[in-house]
Amino acid sequence: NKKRTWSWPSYLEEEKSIAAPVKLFKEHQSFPQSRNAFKVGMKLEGLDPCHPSLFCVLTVAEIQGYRLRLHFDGYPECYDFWVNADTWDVKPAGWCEKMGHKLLLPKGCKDGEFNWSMYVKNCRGQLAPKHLFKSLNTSVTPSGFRAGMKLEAVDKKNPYLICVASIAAVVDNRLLIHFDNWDDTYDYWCDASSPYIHPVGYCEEAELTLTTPAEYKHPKRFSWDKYLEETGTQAAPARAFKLRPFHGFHAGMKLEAVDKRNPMLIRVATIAEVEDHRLRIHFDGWSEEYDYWVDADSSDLHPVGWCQKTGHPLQHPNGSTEMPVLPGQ
Ligand code: MLY
Repeated sequence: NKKRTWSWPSYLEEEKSIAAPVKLFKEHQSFPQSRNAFKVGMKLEGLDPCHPSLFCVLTVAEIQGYRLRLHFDGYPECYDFWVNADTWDVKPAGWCEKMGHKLLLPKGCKDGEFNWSMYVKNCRGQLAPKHLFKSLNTSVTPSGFRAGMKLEAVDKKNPYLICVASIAAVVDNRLLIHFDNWDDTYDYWCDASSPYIHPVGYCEEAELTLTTPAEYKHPKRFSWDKYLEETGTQAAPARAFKLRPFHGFHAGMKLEAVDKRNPMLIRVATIAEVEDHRLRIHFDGWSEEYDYWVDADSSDLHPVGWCQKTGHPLQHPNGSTEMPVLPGQ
C-alpha cells in the first residue's frame, strides 16, 4: 500500500516512533544557517577521504542541496566523494601553501611548476571564493597539543588496536594522528575530545595491549620513557585530552542518514543500537545486513527534515531506488 506522498509526520505516526531530537545533533549535523553557495566547476583544496593526511586539488562536480560532489583534478570519476558545504575538510586555493601543508597536484602537474592562477586560467575554471568556506572562521581555543607530541591512539582501520602514535599536525582545533613507522594511510584528523586518542600510559593503566611502532626491536620491552628519549620527543600532556560527553541518542529514534554504499543518497533511518560514541544505523525498509556503525557526531547523520530544508532528495522506505550490491561487501 504505497502512498503517493510520503511525509515524516505521518510516517512517525504509522510507525509509532519518534524523531531523534534536534538538540542531540552537533551544529555540523543540524539545519544549516546559510545556503550552499558553491557552484559546479569551482576549484578548491580538500582532504582525500581515503588518505586524510593529503590535501588535493579538487573541483565541485555536482551540487545536491547542502552537499557537494568533489572530483580530484586529473583522476577518474570513481574517486569522487560527497561532503557537506560546511565541512572543515575543504579550503580555498592557496590555503596549503599558506599553512605549509603539502598539496597533491592534479595528475601530470610537476612540483614547483604549479600555480593556482595559471592553472584555473588554463583549464578555464574558477576558484571557489574564500567567503564560501565556513571552516575558515572557526574559533580556536588553545590546546596543549603540538605537532610532534606522542600519544596512544586507536587505529580506526583496525579498531581493536591501540598504538604508539604522534601528532603529525595541529590545525585549528584539529589534530592529525599518525602511527609511528607506518605509512600515512592510517592517519586521521580528530579533536581533543576524540574517544580514539589517549595520553601516554593509558594502556598500561587500563591493562590493555599497546601496539608498538612498526618494526620496533623489542616490542615486549617497550617503555614510553625510553622511547621518548630515543626519539627526542614529548608526550602530549594528559590535561590536553578532553572527555566527550554522552551523545544522548537512543535506539528506536529516527533520523536521515547517508547511505554508505551509495553516498549520493540520504535515507530514512533508525538508530538500531547505541554505544558510548557510536550508533548502529538501520535503513528503514532494508535488510539489517546494510546496517552500519558510525560515530554519533558523523556529518553523515542529520535530523528529520534536513533533506527537505536543504533541498536534498530523501529516499523513503520501500522507495524505488535500489540498494546497490557492491562486489566484495
Ligand atoms: N594487518 C594490518 C595491520 C596494520 C596495523 C597498522 N596500524 C598499527 C597503524 C597490516 O599488517 O597491514
